[in-house]
Amino acid sequence: MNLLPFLFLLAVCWPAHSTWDSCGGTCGLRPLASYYGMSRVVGGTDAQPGAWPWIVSIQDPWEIGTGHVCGGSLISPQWVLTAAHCFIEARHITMWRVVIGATQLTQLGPEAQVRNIRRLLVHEHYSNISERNDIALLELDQPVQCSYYIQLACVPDAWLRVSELTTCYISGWGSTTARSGGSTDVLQEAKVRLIDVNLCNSSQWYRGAIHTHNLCAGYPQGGIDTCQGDSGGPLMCKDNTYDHFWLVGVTSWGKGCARAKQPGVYTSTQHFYSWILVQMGLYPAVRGTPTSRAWSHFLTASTPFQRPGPNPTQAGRFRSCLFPLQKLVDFFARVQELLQVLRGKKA
Ligand code: 4AZ
Repeated sequence: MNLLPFLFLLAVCWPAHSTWDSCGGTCGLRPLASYYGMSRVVGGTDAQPGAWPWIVSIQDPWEIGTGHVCGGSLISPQWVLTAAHCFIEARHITMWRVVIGATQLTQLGPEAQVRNIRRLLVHEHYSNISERNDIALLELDQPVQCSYYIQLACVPDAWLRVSELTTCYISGWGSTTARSGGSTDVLQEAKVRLIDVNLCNSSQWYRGAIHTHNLCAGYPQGGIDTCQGDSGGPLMCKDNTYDHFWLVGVTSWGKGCARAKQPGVYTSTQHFYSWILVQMGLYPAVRGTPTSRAWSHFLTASTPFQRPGPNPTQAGRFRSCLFPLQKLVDFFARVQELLQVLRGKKA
């Protein structure tokens, strides 16, 4: 009997609580948000615990206070997506901390997990003059365990029509006043709108400084915006059909904060989708001969690049039934796991 189709289905449609991956093959979900309802950085409000379960605080222990330097987003149990400019003058990066699952930085609850940085991967064409390619990845020293307070963000591939998303949010521990710097203790959140890049680049706005791989978000009149210390953190939009969020941008820069016609500028994650996969060692294994590095990653980390929405024909039945590419990746990881178990039994 050919067990392969059965194995395939079992592997990819396994319920969210499989043993080797506490993140359950989903992303962009906010398990606690439905308890709070949707509410409304500069011009924002305190976020509730678990409101944005993929946001992380990147901290330098030599900085005063909590050491918060930048935000970031958890995109797999061991990888954080952030901004390259956060590390311009960084030293002793392996001593820095990444705090996941926190809301108040001076009082980390039991749900927070703290990791060190194993590797920093800055985009090879990042320019601190033009702020081109302002994107970086951090590999954590150990994977995190997902929970109600810790979830993965979804990075959109080329198929998502980002400009059509209407319900978007920014979040971070950055400055809450447009003038002074410094960071805030309690995570802030605010609703923003995506702003047409052509308008954002026009003569009274950013005059051509916006690149094709940028997004602008905020309000023409200003008032609500990311600010110093929010860099690296997420710009997130709700999917138009399903009940999950997309990580569409990484907070990059802006002229001041919350000024009219000078909205926040974000690095488009969609534009860097392939770059992210390559850095994480996921591309070779999917496209051709798997490398040993890619394989070991599959066995320790879930793969976040998936559409978590239920398949329309099976709505609600298999919440963790994944996008085909991810199914394949998951399948091979599980076959590998099974073979290891069988080998162990034989020996
Ligand atoms: C910063 O310095 C920064 N208003 C981040 C975002 C914005 C401005 C400055 C956008 O980290």
